[in-house]
Amino acid sequence: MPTNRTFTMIKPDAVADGFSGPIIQQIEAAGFKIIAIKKVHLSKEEAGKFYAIHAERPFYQSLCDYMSSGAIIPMVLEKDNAVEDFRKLIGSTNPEQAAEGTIRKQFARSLESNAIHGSDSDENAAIEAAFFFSEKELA
Ligand code: RTP
Ligand code: MG
Repeated sequence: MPTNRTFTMIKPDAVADGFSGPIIQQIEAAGFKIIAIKKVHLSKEEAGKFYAIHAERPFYQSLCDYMSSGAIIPMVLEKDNAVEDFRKLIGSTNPEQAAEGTIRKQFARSLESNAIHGSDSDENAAIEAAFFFSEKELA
């Protein structure tokens, strides 16, 4: 995947709360182009595979329950400096600590139910995009 791309998911809380539209609007207004998008409901096993990197963390089981509790909207986005700029746009993991105007500050419910995911490196963006999208969908 080109290095000017990142991967995101609108998480179950934000989809259920009806915030997909305003979140996508803010992502596009910030200059990100949507390369691929879909709506899926992960099983707990699939959520566990996606978050395998956190398997040893105390919150792993709860995270897998949460991420399989409802539909999510995975997307691949394109922009210069995509990974870093998108992490800035979404804000800190804990919405209480997220800066004003960030997506998590506006739309997240809690530390776990924090509305949106953003890849933390170009390498992980490519791995995460390939989890949801085919090569053809990313071309
Ligand atoms: P993400 O991967 O979703 O973009 O979030 P992040 O980098 O800001 O945070 P990370 O450390 O990768 O954690 C992944 C997700 O796990 C949930 N979490 N729960 N209960 C807890 O202490 C806790 N800590 C993290 C959040 O949903 C977080 O986004
Ligand atoms: Mg992370």
